Amino acid sequence: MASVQDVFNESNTTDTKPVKERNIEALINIAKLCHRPDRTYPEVVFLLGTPGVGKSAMVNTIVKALCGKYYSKAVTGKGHASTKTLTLQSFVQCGIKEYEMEPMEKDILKKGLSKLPTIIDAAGKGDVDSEDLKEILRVSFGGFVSPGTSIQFLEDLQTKHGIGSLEDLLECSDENKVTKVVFVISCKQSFPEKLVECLHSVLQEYDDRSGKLKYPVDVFIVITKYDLVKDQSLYEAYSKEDECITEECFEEFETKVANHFSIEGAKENNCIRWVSYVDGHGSDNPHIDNIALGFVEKMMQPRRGHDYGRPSKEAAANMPVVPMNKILKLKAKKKMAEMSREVDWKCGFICALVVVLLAVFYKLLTKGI
Ligand SMILES: Nc1nc2c(ncn2[C@@H]2O[C@H](COP(=O)(O)OP(=O)(O)OP(=O)(O)O)[C@@H](O)[C@H]2O)c(=O)[nH]1
Ligand SMILES: [Mg+2]
Repeated sequence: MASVQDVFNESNTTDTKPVKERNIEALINIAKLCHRPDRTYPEVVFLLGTPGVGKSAMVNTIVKALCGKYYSKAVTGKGHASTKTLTLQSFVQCGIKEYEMEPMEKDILKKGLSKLPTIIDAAGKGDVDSEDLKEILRVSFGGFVSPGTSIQFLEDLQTKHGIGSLEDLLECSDENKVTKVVFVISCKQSFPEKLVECLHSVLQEYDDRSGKLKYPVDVFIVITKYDLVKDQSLYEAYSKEDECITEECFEEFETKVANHFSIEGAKENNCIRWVSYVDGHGSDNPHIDNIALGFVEKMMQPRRGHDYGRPSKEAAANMPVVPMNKILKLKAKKKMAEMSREVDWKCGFICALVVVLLAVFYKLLTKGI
């Protein structure tokens, strides 16, 4: 079994040196990030995407890169429209167990295993922007859905109790709150505009009183199946000629994705070109591991541009909310304004009526004379 030193020695004699070394550095960085003092709970990473884009294959690839060995933990499909994954399947500590790890990976990561992110592999929904899906996203992001919950169960609750009832029926837990949303898109499928719209509208929602976003998450985009881009030799993909797309097509697709997510300037950081271990690939490719390790590192970074960590109870109590007396004062002011408008309108109407009546009387009187 290879140790860290063996890999460094071996890599001096092979032309894969940089990527293998970079992978070890990435593992070491991940181990360091496990001990970030500003996090109480591990990150919760939610994979969202239409069926067959490769979310489950991503999970298996992350497991391989962290363990050093491939395990098929998430059920993958054949890329058909009907979903293979039927639950909001949670992979606590990225789905890896200490006893499954190869010695080198274990050496580096074992002290921080419990702090690795939880990955939620959601059943792929179609390209839809519906109220029921929005509600499922809300309760998932808000920490109301416990690991392993079936999507069908949530949909049945919606049918029975109505859309909008889930938050009242389910328990919220800080541990389950989503911190990173990863929108997974395949470069071989059409762009899911409605699903993107659905995600955007949920993420834009804010709390009426504090004005803060309800779901303060970082959003990343993963474009899968990059190995199907013509002439990619790094990933040892054995795809048929007719399955491939050209580099130009891929870049066009990537730009479209960046435009939709308004990240044109930050493509490097937020948009990831992904390749998974799937049938037809070798079972050990440091370039594929490199993508997955880089991804895990990103998922463990503090949220950019925001104070991080869930607020403590005291901090939450001090959050700048609009005080209740101000809300009541504002409501009272509005009511007064409404009433005075109503009074003005009524007075005007009565005066007009009196004038008309007087005119009619006058007419009648003058006729009689
Ligand atoms: N060539 C290639 N094929 C991939 C890649 N990732 C996934 N696939 C294939 O795409 C198909 C669907 O993959 P899944 O991981 O089951 O997709 P999913 O998004 O989990 O699908 P649902 O669970 O149905 O929502 C499988 O046949 C995978 O082998 C990749 O990076 N390259
Ligand atoms: Mg799946």
